[in-house]
Amino acid sequence: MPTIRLTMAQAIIRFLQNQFVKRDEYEAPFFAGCWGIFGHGNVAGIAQALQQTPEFRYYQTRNEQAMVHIAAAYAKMKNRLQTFACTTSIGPGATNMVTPAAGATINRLPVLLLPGDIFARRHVAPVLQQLEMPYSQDISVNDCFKPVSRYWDRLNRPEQAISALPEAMRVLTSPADTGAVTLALPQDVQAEAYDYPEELFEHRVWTIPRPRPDAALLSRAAEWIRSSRKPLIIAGGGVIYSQATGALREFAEQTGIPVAETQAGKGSMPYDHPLSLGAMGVTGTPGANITAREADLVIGIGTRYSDFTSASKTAFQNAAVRFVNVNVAEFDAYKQAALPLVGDALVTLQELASALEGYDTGETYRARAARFNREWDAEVSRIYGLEHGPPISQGEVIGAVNAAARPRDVVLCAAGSLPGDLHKLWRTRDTKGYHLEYGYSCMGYEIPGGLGAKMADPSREVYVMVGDGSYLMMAQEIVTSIQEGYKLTVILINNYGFASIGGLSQSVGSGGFGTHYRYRHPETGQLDGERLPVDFAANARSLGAHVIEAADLPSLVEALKAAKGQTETTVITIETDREQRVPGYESWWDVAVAEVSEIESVRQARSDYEESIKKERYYLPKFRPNKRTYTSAKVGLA
Ligand SMILES: Cc1ncc(C[n+]2csc(CCOP(=O)(O)OP(=O)(O)O)c2C)c(N)n1
Ligand SMILES: [Mg+2]
Repeated sequence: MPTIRLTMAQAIIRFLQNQFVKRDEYEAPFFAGCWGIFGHGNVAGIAQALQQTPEFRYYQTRNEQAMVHIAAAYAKMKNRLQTFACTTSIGPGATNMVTPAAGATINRLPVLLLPGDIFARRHVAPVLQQLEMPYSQDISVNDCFKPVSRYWDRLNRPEQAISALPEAMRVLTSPADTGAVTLALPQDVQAEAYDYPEELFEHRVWTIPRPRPDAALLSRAAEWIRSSRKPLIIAGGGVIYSQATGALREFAEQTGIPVAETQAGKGSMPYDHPLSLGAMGVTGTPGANITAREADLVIGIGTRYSDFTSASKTAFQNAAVRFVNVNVAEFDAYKQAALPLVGDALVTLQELASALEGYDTGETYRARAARFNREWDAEVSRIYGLEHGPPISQGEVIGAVNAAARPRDVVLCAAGSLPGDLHKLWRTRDTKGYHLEYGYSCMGYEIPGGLGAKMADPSREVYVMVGDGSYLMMAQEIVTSIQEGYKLTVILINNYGFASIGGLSQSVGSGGFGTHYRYRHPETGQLDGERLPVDFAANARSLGAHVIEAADLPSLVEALKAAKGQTETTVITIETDREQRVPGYESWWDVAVAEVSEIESVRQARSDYEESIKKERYYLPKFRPNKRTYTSAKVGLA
């Protein structure tokens, strides 16, 4: 067997370069390059290998957390068909990736993490930044990646790469299992040479499958749908990743079943489609939530049923409600005690469509959905046109950005009060036009995520909407966007702190404690002094961004217009009134309230809570034996 002598790091990079994926007509390299920050844990290993392989592009970042957000956002924008590798030193550089690894795994997005690790040889331990444990030498901080990775390995010998790398690829390209994959790379082993089989580095194409569901379950599902009088589709991220949005629209049009969207699924339907009910759940529209409450059958497609979707298991109140779940991941398909159609969204929808030939929910049901759609659009217009303040309302800011964005442009966000408002209010006109990281809702994802999305599709403007709190957590990738020449338009909403949690705190009786950006007051000893004067414009300018300060709606509209003419990252700052909120519609979220307290408002909130929680339901299997099948099976046995 011909071999080639390489360091393990060189072998890893050479392998990654040669991995391709294929789905339908699409075929391309799986890795777009490697992000990294170097230290003693990778400088002579992966860094050296990258240096001698310029075709596998190295990208520099400011923070290891950010680079994994960039990779995850890139993968999300690419429908999981391409991503990046991410290399770090050992110790803090490595553990900075734990948070975004969890984010990628929760959001089912592929990212390959290559943290440096302590010496496998051990002789020189403890090396700088090594965590020592009296009970074992076989442990390092990289063990922290185990619960947040879908595949985890530590390569203590160079030949272990030969078996680990294909496993990493299997998981990364699996539509059901994908997430963060961690290969911990001891510093000394990275630099160690080995005679690798040349075959390891051959061009390899991983076909991303479109598995079909079990035929018997599919016909059972079709029966359930045919017998249903009030069905509802919930479209999750899986619809978009599978590129099944066209099939979904056709299915909805054929059957007359209306569609509600989760955060990851928003964009599955155009916002103005008469069968589009818009956002589902806690941050949902009245149309989606009323339809869900009454539904006798819920068809969940590519959804994880997070509590924001299920309204903490209060969304579906029809006593007879049943679920059919279409999901490529068996784990998700079985949720809500559903009839599981374990399969790809696109092909399963096509098969269901033929099984449902002739079925229609009827004119009245269709017309009702269309009315919900129109009424909701009028409510969006009302909120966009509030003419509040100044400071203006956040809803007006969203309206201005939506009006400025072209249909294919992208709005991107992750945490704070914006995700809920965007879920409700953003008029999505393109499948990839709405990018929310709301699986982990990780403050700080916004700017690096924006960069990842922009890199994945530079033909679109990316509008990053970010709160002042999230901005202060992670703004530094503005520098990277300037370095790489990818333009972002960042709309920085200053409402002096954590408005979302402030509102939540009020709703649990705690009056917004700890959520304002204020000086410590010398008399009260609390953080209720004057407002902290943070100069966001100067801050963004110092990182290299072009900055426009807007003060009211007309100047915001002007700023958005001016930003279009800019070629470099542009930050628009705008102050909003944190108390002018977009309300909730027909929904509830379970946030447990203190059962005992000395504060009257908390006691009141608790008694309201005890009322609301009564609506939470368990969904238990409704698989009563079908008599006919049961009897014939018996006959068959006899
Ligand atoms: C990393 C991280 N820490 C804490 C939280 C909890 N949290 C959710 S929203 C939020 C406040 C966000 O503030 P800001 O970005 O200003 O948005 P606003 O709430 O004002 O809309 C916090 C602390 C989180 N989601 N992520
Ligand atoms: Mg804020």
